[in-house]
Amino acid sequence: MLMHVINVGHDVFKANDKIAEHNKKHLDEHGVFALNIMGAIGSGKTTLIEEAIKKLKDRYRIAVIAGDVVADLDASRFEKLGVPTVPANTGRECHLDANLVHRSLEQIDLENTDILFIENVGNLICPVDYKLGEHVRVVVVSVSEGDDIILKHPMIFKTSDFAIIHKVDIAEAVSVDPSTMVDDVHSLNPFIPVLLTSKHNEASINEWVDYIESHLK
Ligand SMILES: Nc1nc2c(ncn2[C@@H]2O[C@H](COP(=O)(O)OP(=O)(O)OP(=O)(O)O)[C@@H](O)[C@H]2O)c(=O)[nH]1
Ligand SMILES: [Mg+2]
Repeated sequence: MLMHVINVGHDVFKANDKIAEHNKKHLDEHGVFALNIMGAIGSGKTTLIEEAIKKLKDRYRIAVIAGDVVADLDASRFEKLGVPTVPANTGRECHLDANLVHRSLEQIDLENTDILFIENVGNLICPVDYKLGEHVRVVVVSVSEGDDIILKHPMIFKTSDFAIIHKVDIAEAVSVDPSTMVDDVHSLNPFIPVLLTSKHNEASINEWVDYIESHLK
């Protein structure tokens, strides 16, 4: 018997893309630059956002959407820095979606925001297919995840605009050569900029901040 193929995924993504487009239009109308920060659990997403906030908050108005299955913990870290933060709990879902971001945007004073950081749920798979309305997609991977982590997760590296190899201060301790990781990223996405960072190396954090500022007028 011939069965009908039910392509649920396709319809879900199409519906999500439509809301994401609406989010982006809304952000553009208010002149907000939005970054979708993706990466594995514990790779350093919150830390990199915190470090950027510390260096940018005197010059720009910043807001954060902290997405996680339980978002309050990361959200309280951002709130401590004095920036408006919306915890976006995904519950059982392993990614943010455009609808959840849309509802979160309603709680942000976009007219008084220049930069919006959106921290996605920690993993390298689920966030790939869900556009949020962001202007850039940043993928963060830590050297502690092992030097085969990138080639095992090609899609997130192929679809991102910027890649960060983080925690390079412990590269030797975990027997990983960060330059091999850079080569792996470029084997998947030849033109993507790749930055090596550590929270203990201020120059590397400054380069991360420069990347963000390069998108602001
Ligand atoms: N050695 C080292 N540790 C770091 C660095 N950046 C962050 N960490 C540590 O890594 C751990 C995880 O950092 P987070 O920033 O919370 O990571 P995350 O990606 O936001 O984690 P989830 O939101 O839980 O997925 C914390 O204990 C940080 O102190 C770094 O540059 N070097
Ligand atoms: Mg986090």
